[in-house]
Amino acid sequence: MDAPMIPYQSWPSNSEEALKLFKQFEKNLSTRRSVREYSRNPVSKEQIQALISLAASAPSGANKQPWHFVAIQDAEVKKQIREAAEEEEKAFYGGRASEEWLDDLKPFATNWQKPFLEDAPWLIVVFRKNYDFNDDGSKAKNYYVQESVGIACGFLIAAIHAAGLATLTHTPSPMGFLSKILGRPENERPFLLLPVGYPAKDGTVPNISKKSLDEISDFI
Ligand code: IYR
Repeated sequence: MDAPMIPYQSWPSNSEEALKLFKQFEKNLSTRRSVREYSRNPVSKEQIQALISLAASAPSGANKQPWHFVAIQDAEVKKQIREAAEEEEKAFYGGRASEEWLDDLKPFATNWQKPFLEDAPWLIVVFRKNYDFNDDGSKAKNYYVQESVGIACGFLIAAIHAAGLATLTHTPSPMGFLSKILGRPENERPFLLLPVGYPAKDGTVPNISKKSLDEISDFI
C-alpha cells in the first residue's frame, strides 16, 4: 500500500504560547497519583470511549496499533474479576512473593484485598496483541508490542487524570484469568488492568516521593 505523505503543522506556532500550554500540562499531571480507593459515583460510557480513543492515538511499531481495550462496567463481570484477582493476590502475599518484594511493598500498605475492582465504576483491561490476523486468516506480524502498548497506557493514564478521574496500574500476577473471563482470543495477552473512577472522598495515598532530576538524568 502507498503511504502518501501529507503536510504536518505542529502547534502552537510560537514559543510563548507553547510554554503556557506546557505549564498547564505540567501543573495538571504533577498531581496524578495511583489511587486504590474509589467512589462509586458513575462515569459515562462516552467519557471512557474518549479516553480509550486518546490512548489509541499513541505511536506504535509500524502503526500496527497492537492493542485491544475492554471497558467493563457490568457489576457481575467486575465481581468475577475481583474474585479471580484476589485469588492470585492471596497466593502472592501468602508466599509466592519474595521477602524482598514484600518489603518493597510495605510503603504502599497493600494486601490481597482489591475492593477497587468492584467500587470503581469502570475497569479497563488493556490487551497486547502479540500478532494479528490478515483478512485471509493468516498471521500478521506486530512490532515492538511491549513498547507500543506501554506508550498507549501512558497516554491513557495521563488522559484519565486530565479528565479529573483517577486510576491505578494494577497487575495481578498472573493475569491469564482476564483472557478467560473476557473471552479474548489466543493472539492477545493481558497487559494492564486499570480501575477508573473518582477517588473516594476520605481516600489516602502513600507518602512517597520521586527521585530528583539529578538522580535520574545526565545532560551532556
Ligand atoms: N500485584 C500486587 C502486588 C504489587 C506489586 C507491585 I511491583 C506494586 O507496585 C504494588 C502491588 C498488588 O496489587 O497488591
